[in-house]
Order: sequence, then C-alpha cells, then structure tokens
Amino acid sequence: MSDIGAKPRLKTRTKIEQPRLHKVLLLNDDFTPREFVVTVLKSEFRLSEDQAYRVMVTAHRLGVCVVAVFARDIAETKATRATDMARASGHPLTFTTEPEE
Ligand code: TYC
Repeated sequence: MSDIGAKPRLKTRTKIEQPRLHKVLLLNDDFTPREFVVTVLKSEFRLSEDQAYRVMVTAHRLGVCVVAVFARDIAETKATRATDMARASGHPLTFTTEPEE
C-alpha cells in the first residue's frame, strides 16, 4: 500500500515535568536545648534517636542540616508544625524548606 494521501499524525505528545521535591532544613540557633531538637525530630519526622541526634549535631556544627525530602505541601506542613512546636515551648528553633535542584 502507498503512503501517498496518508493522514498526518495530529496528536502531540506533551512532556510533563515532574514536580520538584522539597527539602526540610533544620537551622541552628544558640538557645534551643539539644534534647528538645532531638525530641522534635523524632516526633515530627519519625527519626530514630540515633538519626535525630546525628541531624541535630550536624546542624549544630555546620549551621544547617537537611532533615528529609518530601512533596512540596508535605515539606511545608512538616516544617511549619515542627517550628510551631518549638514556639509553643518558647524556643527559637526553626525549620525551613527549599526545592531540590
Ligand atoms: N546550638 C544549640 C545549643 O548549643 C543546639 C541546637 C542544635 C539548636 C541544632 C538548633 O538546629 C539546632 N544548645
């Protein structure tokens, strides 16, 4: 069979970009007790005692540490909840989020 007169393909394929994941960052400060940071990391991010301690010490030494990576709304909700937990206890402990590259 000849191709002459064949219909052109009309469907276009749109490439969908996957939404970027977002990091939750733990920021160091000079006032929040170490044990409190570990408690928040365990309760909000489900880290083990050992994982929470390592993340806390890394933020303490370097100024910041990535806690975990989530879809954007989950990262923002967890960062807000963890920061609010600290405020409710009178601590300046802060969690922020940023998109992964
Ligand atoms: N730097 C605090 C202290 O010496 C402890 C701390 C660690 C606070 C990590 C915040 O993200 C943090 N008491």
